[in-house]
Amino acid sequence: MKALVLTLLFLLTAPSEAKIYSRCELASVLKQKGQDRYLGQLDYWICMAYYASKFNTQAVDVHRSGYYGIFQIANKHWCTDDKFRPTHGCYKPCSAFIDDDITDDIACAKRIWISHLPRTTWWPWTNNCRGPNMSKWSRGCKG
Ligand SMILES: [Ca+2]
Repeated sequence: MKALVLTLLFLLTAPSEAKIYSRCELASVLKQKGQDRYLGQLDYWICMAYYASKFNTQAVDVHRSGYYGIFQIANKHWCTDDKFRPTHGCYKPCSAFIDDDITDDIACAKRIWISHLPRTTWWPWTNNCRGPNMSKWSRGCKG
């Protein structure tokens, strides 16, 4: 009975929008949304999402100031939560970056990339995504 109650509680309280992408599925979405054309570094973005969130759209890290979603977008500069309310950034609540629609996550990532702050924002993960063997991230993916 206790297990049933806990299961029901989980189903009622767990957001239903969580999604964990496969590597090639993310590659396909990034291509559709133009991330590869925009930056010419599709492999970088797949690698970054892997190290940031393991492709989990619902990943949240509040141990540092707060990072949200598949790209671990930082609240400090880019989205609004109960700790930060940046006056610039992506003009979205951080909760927008933990649902299963990553359209706005990609748009925000582009915005971050062209700002002067990407290294600050993504340093915990981006250092893993350099070097000569990056093509492995999109290898074997079609479309
Ligand atoms: Ca989103």
